[in-house]
Amino acid sequence: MYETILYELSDGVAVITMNRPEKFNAFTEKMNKEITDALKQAQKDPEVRCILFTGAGRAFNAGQDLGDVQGGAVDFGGFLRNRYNPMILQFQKTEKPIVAAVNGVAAGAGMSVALACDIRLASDKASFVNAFVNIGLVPDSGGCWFLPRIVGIGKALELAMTGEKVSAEEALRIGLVNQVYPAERFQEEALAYARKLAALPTRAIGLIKRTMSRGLEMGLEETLEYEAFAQEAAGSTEDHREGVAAFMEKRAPRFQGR
Ligand code: T3D
Repeated sequence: MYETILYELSDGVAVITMNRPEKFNAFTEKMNKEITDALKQAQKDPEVRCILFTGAGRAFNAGQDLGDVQGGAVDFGGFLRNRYNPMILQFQKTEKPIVAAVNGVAAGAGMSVALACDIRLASDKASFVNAFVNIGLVPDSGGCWFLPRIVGIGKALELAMTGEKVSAEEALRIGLVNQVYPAERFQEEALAYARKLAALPTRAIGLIKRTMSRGLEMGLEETLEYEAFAQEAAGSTEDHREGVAAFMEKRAPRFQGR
């Protein structure tokens, strides 16, 4: 169904794999649109309770395919507004956990996409390059929004201004990634992590994502009010009832994502 990505669903996890390994999975217009569409599909499908986002081959993603933009006559504003911005917004709008399994280098908009995911797992062979400055550009695809929020403004400015490569080990140290696993067992560890998330109360997780994201933009009073609204929604789910019942009965909960 898709040409540039793979989409597979098993055990509640939708695995989206960017699949242009010979080009380090660099973005084309088709790939931007297929990713946006796949995220919408995962959002709609009640079977999907976690999304695992990864790259085929040696790289996670090397950003825009520079072969498509060489020559300089690019309408950058239109390019971003039509292709990249809707894709990045779809990561935020998807009220299910999205885990980036960063299997290799994540550069330029490829790094921004990893930042737009909720949790980042890295292979010990992975690396991050805020490559925009290296070609005279500014971080885009949410890079200027996510990066300072994840690592703090001082580190974000350093990474964006120097365009230097950050190893997986350093990424863990500065909070850019949540976990690092050896490359030999990376895919299975990432899948196991995603399966664990898929077994949790999906609607509460969606509400956590939305509330925390809005909280970054709001004051305490507004956030308290939004928490009350979110808690009303979470408190009316079957999973909440199951969680309390399981606690009282001293057994493990069986959440259904409803
Ligand atoms: O118009 C616009 O540009 C607006 C949109 C902006 C969004 C952006 O993402 S801007 C940033 C674009 N990305 C980059 O500038 C990154 C360019 N790539 C690199 O800096 C390096 O390739 C990497 C750091 C990603 C990896 O380095 P390394 O040494 O591990 O690998 P390599 O040898 O450089 O690359 C391997 C192959 O992938 C190579 O192909 P070949 O020679 O084996 O046939 C290389 O050309 C290809 N490749 C890597 N990045 C891209 C790419 N091909 C097309 N586009 C790429 N971005």
